[in-house]
Amino acid sequence: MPAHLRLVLLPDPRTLKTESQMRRVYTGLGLRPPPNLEWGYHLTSNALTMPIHNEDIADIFDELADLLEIEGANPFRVRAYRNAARTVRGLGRELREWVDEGRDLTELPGIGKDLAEKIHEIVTTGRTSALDELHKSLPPTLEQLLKIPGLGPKKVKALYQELGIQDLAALEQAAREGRLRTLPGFGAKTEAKILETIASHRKKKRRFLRSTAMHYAEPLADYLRADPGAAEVVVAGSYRRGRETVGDLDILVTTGGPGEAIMDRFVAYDEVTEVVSKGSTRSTVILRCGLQVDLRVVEAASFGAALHYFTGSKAHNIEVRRLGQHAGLKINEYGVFEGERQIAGRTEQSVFKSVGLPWIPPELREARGEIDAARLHELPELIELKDLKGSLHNHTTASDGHATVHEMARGAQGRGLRYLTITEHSRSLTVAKGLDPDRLLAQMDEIDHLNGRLKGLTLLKGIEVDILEDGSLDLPDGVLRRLDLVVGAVHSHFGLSRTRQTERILRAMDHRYFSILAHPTGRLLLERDPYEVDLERIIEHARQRGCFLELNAQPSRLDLTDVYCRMARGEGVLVAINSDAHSVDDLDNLQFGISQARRGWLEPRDVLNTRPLNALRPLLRQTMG
Ligand code: DGT
Ligand code: CA
Ligand code: CA
Repeated sequence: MPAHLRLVLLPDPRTLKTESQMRRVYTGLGLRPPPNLEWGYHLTSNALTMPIHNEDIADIFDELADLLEIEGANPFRVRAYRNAARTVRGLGRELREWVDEGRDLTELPGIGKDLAEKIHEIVTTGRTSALDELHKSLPPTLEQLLKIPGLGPKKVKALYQELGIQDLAALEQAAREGRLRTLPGFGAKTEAKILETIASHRKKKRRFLRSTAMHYAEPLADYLRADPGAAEVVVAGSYRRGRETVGDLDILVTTGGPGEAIMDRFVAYDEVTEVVSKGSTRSTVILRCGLQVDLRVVEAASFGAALHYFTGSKAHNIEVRRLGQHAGLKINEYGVFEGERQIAGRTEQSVFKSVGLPWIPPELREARGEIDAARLHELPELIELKDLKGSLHNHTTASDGHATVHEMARGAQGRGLRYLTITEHSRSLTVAKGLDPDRLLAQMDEIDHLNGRLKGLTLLKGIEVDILEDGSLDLPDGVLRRLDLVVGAVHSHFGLSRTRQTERILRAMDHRYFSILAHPTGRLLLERDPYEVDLERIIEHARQRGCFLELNAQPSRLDLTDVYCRMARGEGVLVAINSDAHSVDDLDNLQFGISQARRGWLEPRDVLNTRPLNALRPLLRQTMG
C-alpha cells in the first residue's frame, strides 16, 4: 500500500451520532475529519482507506489559517495558507501523484519551500505537525464557530478562553442560557442571531458552487457515456440552467436496452460513498464530496419531455404545463399527450412546439417572462464564451496573483483573447501586496515592453483601486490618468449602512477616471452575504456617468447577479464579464461569467468586452477623461 493510503479502524460508526463525536474519533486518530462531516457524513464500514486528495490538503491549510487567525498570528502568514489552499484546490492533478513522482512542489505558484514540505508531510502521513501543534492550544472544532456570521477570530478566541466554548453545540447552549452576553461585544441580540443562524444552518441542505458541481458532473457524465448501452447522457436540473450554485445533480440517460446495466455502472462509480436508492429507472447516490446525484433512465420517445421536465425550473414547468392545458394537452415527464395519444416529447423542441413556442435556452427557464418573450419571438440571442474578446480585471505576482504578466499574456493568447488588462490591487490592500504609484509605474513600463513583443494580444494597463471608506480612490489622479482603465472595488468597511455604502460607491463612480465597478456586492457565495447596497441607484448612476459594472466571473462571486445583469441591460449599462484571474487557469473562469450573463438575458452587445479593441478604446476613453 502506498504511503498516502492509510487503513484506519474506527469504532462502530453507528454509535457516532453527532458531528463532534465523529470529529473526536477522527482527531483522536490523528486524522482530519472528512470535509463534509457536519452535513451528515456516513460511514458504511468501520474500516476505511483514506487517499489524500487535494481538497484534504487545502482543508488543512484553511484550518491552519483559521486557527492562526484566532491565535492572532501575523496576517501575512494567514494569507499565505489561504492562498496555498486556493492554489491546491484549483489544481487539475492530485498532488499525491506529484509526490509519488518525486516532483518539485515549489514549481507550483505561491508554494515555497515551507509549504512544499507541509504538502509532502500531509500526503505521506495524513497530517502536519504544524496543525497538531496548534491543536494543543486550540481545538479543531473552533473552525465551525468562525463560520457563524459575526463571529470573527477575536470573538471566537474569547468564547473559547472565557467560556470554554469549542463547538456549535456548546455555543447554542450558551446562547440559549444567556451566558454569551457576559462577554464584551456580545448582547441579547447577538445571542438571538446566533440561535437563528444555527437553526437555519441545520435546516438548509448544503448547496455547491457551480464550479464544484462541474468538477464532479462532467467526469461522471463521461463515465456514464462510456457505457456501450448509453445513448444520451445529459446533466439537467439547475446545473443545466447555469445556476451559480446547485443543490443536487439530475442526470438523464437513454439506453438501447434495459436500464439495469447503467444503474450498476452508476452505483459502482469510484466517487460514490453512499447509495441512497437503486431501481431500474431511478437511483440516487451521494458522492464523497457530499453532492447528491439523481440518475433517471428514460425511453428515447420521452427523452425531450423528461429533459424539459428535469431541467426545470419548477416554476417554468408549471407555466408550460398551463399553456398545454389551455390547448387541451397534458404535458409531463413522459411526453405531450392529446388524450391517450403521445403527440410530442422525443425532443425538447417538440415539447415547446406543441404549445406554439420556439425552444427556450435553459438559462432563461425561471418563469421570468421567457415564455411571453418566446411567444413574441423576442428571446435574446444569448452571449457565448467565444463572443468575449478579452478580460479587463486580472492579477499577477506583482500583487496577489500566481503568474507573471508574461505568463498571463500567454494564457490569454492560448484562449483566443485579443486583450487583457492587468489590474493589481492598490496600496491600501496591504495583505494583497497592493501597488503604490512607483510599483504601478514600473509595471506600466513592463507592459509597454511586452506589448512590443506580443503577437495578437494587447495588454492594457489598469488597476483594481480600492474605494476607500469615504468614496475616494486609493491612488492619486496623476497616476490613474495614465492608465487605460480603472477598476474600482470595495474591500473594506462591508458593514456600512445601505445609504452610506451606496453613497460611498456613487462618489467613487463620480471620480473622473473611474471605469468599472468590480464585484458590485462583495458577496462570496456560500460564505459571505453581499453588503447592503442600492444596486438600482448604482446602475442608474452608471448610465448617467457612462461607466460600467462588472460581472465578476470567479465562481464564488458571480455578481452582478442574473437579475441585476438584466436590469443593467434594461438601462443600457454595459456589463464587463471579467475573469479576475489570479492564475493562468483562472482565465477559464470566464465560462462561469458567461453562464450567469446568459441567465441575465445578456446578448453580446450588452457586454463591454465583446468589443474589439478599436471599439473598446473609445468607450474607455469616455471614462478616462
Ligand atoms: P437544485 O437541485 O436545488 O439546485 O434545483 P433543481 O432545479 O435542479 O431542482 P431539483 O433537483 O429539485 O429538481 C430538478 C427539476 O425537476 C426541477 O428543476 C424541476 C423538476 N421538478 C422537480 N419537482 C417538480 C415538481 O414538483 N413539479 C414540476 N413541474 N417539476 C418538478
Ligand atoms: Ca438539482
Ligand atoms: Ca434532484
